[in-house]
Amino acid sequence: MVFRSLGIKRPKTDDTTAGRIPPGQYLTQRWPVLHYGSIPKFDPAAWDFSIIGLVETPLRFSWSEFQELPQISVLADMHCVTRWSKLDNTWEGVAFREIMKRAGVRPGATHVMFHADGGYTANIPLNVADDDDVLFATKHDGEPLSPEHGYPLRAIVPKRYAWKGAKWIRAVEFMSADRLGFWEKYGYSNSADFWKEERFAE
Ligand SMILES: Nc1nc2c(c(=O)[nH]1)N[C@H]1C(S)=C(S)[C@@H](COP(=O)(O)O)O[C@H]1N2
Ligand SMILES: [Mo]
Repeated sequence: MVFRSLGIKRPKTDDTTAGRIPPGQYLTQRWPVLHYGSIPKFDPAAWDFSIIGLVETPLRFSWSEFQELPQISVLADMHCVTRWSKLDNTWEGVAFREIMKRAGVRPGATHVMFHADGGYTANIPLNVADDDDVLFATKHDGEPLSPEHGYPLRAIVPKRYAWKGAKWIRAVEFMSADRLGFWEKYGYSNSADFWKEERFAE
């Protein structure tokens, strides 16, 4: 049986890894911290999360408003382009589709840009973001994210290398064309499918 990302519940005691380690990856039990730049300070009074671009209703959530949104839980493996893979992460937060539904995506939107505090960006096609395992996570394995792992909020795109999941996310932009994000501009793959080992741009 192959478990990849997804809302499938699997007991923690089942340590089957067969078929779950993409090419060129190794397993880690610890959780490395990886990002460019410094960890932004979180001020709950000033924090907001904005949905902008090609939407019917641009949205802006305060931290307390965001926490009122319906929550989902996703069990997913995490694969970093620097070759570590961390399996069985339980993420809790708000589904990308929940945000899509509330904002109303306008026809013509084809791509999404995640914008993080500090200027980090990551782009994905809308049809990759529009999946039941893509979410904005506030918790990992039952605990609030720690500051270095993206507190208060990070994007999770389980079917892509982890750089597509912006930590400290502050805005989601729906776009009418593709634009490159932070690592994509530096020569990383735009599509970032770890099963195809799409690490770098051709
Ligand atoms: N804002 C921001 N998000 C980011 C990054 C970053 O540099 N800045 N790095 C990405 C990369 S390359 C990886 S592998 C994951 C690492 O998440 P972790 O530090 O929680 O393991 O965060 C991603 N999200
Ligand atoms: Mo990464």
